[in-house]
Amino acid sequence: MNNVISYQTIEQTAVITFNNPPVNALGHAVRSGVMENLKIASEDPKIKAVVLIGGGRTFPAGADITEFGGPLLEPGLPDVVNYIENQKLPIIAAIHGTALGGGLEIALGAHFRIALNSAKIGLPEVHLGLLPGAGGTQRVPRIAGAKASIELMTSGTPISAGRGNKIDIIDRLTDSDLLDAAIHFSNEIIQKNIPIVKTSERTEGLKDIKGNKQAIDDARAALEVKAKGLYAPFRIIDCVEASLSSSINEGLKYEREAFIDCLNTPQREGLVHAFFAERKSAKIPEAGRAEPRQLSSLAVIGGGTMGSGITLAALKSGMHVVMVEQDDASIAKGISNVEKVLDRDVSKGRLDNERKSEILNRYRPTTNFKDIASADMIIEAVFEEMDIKKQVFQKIDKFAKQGAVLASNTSYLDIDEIASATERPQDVIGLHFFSPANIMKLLEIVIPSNPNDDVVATGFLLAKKMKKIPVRAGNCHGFIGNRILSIYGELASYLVEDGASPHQVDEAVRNFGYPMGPFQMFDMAGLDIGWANRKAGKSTRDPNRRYVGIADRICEKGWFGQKTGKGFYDYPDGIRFGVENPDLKEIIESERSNNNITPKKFSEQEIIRRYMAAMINEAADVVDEGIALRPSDVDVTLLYGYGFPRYRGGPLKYADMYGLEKLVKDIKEFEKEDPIFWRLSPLLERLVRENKTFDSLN
Ligand code: 3H9
Repeated sequence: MNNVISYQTIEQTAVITFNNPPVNALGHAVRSGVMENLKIASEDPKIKAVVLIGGGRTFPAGADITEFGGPLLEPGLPDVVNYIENQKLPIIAAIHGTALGGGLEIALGAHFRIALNSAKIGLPEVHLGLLPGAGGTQRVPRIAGAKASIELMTSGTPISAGRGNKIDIIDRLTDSDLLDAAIHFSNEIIQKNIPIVKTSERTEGLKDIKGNKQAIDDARAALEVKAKGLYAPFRIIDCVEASLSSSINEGLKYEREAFIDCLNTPQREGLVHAFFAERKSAKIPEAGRAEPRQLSSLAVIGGGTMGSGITLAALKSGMHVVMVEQDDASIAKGISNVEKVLDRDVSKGRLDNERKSEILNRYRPTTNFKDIASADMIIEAVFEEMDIKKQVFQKIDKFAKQGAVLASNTSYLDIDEIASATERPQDVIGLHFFSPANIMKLLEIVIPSNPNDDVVATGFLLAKKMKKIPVRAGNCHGFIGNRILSIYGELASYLVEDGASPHQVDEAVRNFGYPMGPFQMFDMAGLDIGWANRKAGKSTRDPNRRYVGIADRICEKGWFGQKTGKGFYDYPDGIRFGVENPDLKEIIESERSNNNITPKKFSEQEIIRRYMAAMINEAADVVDEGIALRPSDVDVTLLYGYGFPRYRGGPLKYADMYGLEKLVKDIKEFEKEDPIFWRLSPLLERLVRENKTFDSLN
């Protein structure tokens, strides 16, 4: 008997409980344990039914993801589900928490399903580059038809137990004690002799032949747009289609082959890496040394785009927020920024008026700086300029209570210098929010040279409250994300001066999987920001380093991208995606000729080879210098803040999959053209020498 499954009898029912915290993942020991215990129940003449239930916080949340990529251990999950379904005793799945993936498939193998109203069910395998591989693609359509099944499996989004009941996956809902309700259900089945119905023999979902076919066609067309480049969603449709016309055994065989195909893709590897990377990034050394400080109220200095975004994120997480602006007109703007978003949420049905008033009751806009005195944390979100930030920090230092955490929202600036404006630099951290701060998930938490551990831990607590993905970043210009961006942005400008067009670079990057290319992104962010940065850094720039002036020439014309209607692209009538800027060619050609550059042709593959090499080389330095705690933190940063395609796992996972030796060879080849820009990262060199991967450092 193993200890991840427990067995007890209640009246005539055997209760088999999953005890594999935290989420009862269906690892090998759990799978064998379920089968062993079912056998015990089936051999006991006193037992007339079996309840499967999760211990702790949930019914199983799926297969054990850590096993993917390793050897397939028998019994596999499909065997377990079939074994459950073929039992002679009625099997009842009693669901609470989240029955996901293989967990829901176990429940579908059972003959009856009862769930707490608060439970959620779902088939999220697609987020891991997989499909439901333990019968889900065959059993759900037999109950719920093609449309609802495809929606559940291709979105991967869990649904409420109530919705599950509507589409006939859940038989009974309860708000009582789940085990009591399940035993009650079991007794009813025993007493009334309710016959067992195997899910695989149900047919109600198959009846609407025309509707099911239409659903398959519609889904394929929609995925061509929504899931371009992805593999698993299309295989899910194939499996659902197979379920409509095949016997259950043929269908299960088809599903198994498709599942193994998905399992073997690099997309699965990238997505599983991303799953664990984003959970790991919240694990920091400081958390083991100190508890976070109290954090229920915030003061935000500044009501502009960033300040109001941060305010909204904090209000929605249940905190009290004082927003400070310097005068009446500015605070009025801040209030309007906050209210506009809440009103939009109400109009879209995401928020009701009652919740809106509750949120606004915790919001206190003011022009009196002294009002920050009660806040547990103060976040400065003023203009990104060192002198201004230092002045604001002096003021914060004067009015903030002792013990408050003082934070600066900055994307590039030296957090030690900002902290030095106060008498309590060890209470200061940097918080790099991404715009819009109420939506974007990433939060870089920037650590100055000598912070209090509990200050760092409080930064991470803020992220948790706001449901953001935190990444611990060391202090350097641009931290993790913007530092790496500035390098591959520079590389993109080299590509253009050397012969590619911005459109060609953007297209290559989009085809790699990004939602937009670098020049589209610069236009969207505003070209004036980079221009100001370049001007500020002029005095410290290495005069021997190659400098491409194209973006400066564009800015000199007053073209700052989308906001001025012109940049690398043209935006007539405020369109979102730009069209070619006819005046750009002349600027680029004149820069090429000033620098004696004869334009070359670049293939898409070559563009990506250089783009990725520049990104990875800088990312390797970021890890080597301790700016990022681990390679996977760089991946998380680029995935959540910069649009790196999730199915590739992040730049350093991509590097491992591309092959570090090949990458080093690429960089050495480029180094011959420009030894200043292309300086091989010592970490890359070391990893290759020691035959290791970035993943070995995670
Ligand atoms: C599948 O089922 C395939 C089958 O169809 C076919 C097979 C043949 N395995 O997220 P949390 C860990 S594919 C292993 O922080 P929450 C997680 O890493 C699977 N570990 O908690 C973390 O570890 P740590 C389909 C898992 O409350 C800890 O548990 N299922 C698994 O915010 C807590 O997790 C899914 O894709 C797992 N399956 O959210 C569901 N799940 O503490 C994936 C979690 O060391 N899981 N861990 O960092 C989730 O979506 C969320 O974890 C869940 C809880 C919503 C359940």
